[in-house]
Amino acid sequence: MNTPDTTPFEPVPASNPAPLVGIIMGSQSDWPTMKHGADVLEALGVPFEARIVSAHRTPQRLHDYSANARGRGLKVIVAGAGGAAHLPGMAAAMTPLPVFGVPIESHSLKGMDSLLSIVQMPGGVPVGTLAIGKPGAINAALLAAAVLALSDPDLANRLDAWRERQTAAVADIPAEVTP
Ligand code: RP5
Repeated sequence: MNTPDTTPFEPVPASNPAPLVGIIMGSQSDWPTMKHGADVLEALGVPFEARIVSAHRTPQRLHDYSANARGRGLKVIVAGAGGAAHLPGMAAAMTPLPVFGVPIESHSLKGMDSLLSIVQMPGGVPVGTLAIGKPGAINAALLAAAVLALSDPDLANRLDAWRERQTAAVADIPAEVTP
């Protein structure tokens, strides 16, 4: 069997500091989306971990992960799920940490099911809900970094530099495109 290059199990080398952001997702199939967020955290030098934690298939793992997240030193959770996407809300119910939810683009309903499942939390248990798919994963990671940057001036500088590079990369004039 070929080893997929999308495994979420080892993005943080053992020599890295303890993870501050926990990226969780309902399935291996979510990793190609969530990896975009992981890449942003890596670029910003934010230590993170990535785990598969399914609200439906591994409820005990979800409980253990969420209940222990703060005690393990995590500061923010980024949770991606698709379809009947209970993961972010259930995680938020069991941890006081900020939870950012990423609706995964589902096959049948293009992620509208994921979006509505994640965004419609009843008042009292917040999940910060991002856009469907890749932009949501990227922005969840940026928000997680922004939260951490409030108490980490070096990270705040790296985040500023990241945004400046993004601004500098936008051309004034559109390039010719071949139709
Ligand atoms: C959700 O079901 C996962 O978050 C995933 O987006 C979706 C489909 O999972 P797989 O059937 O691909 O494992 O729990």
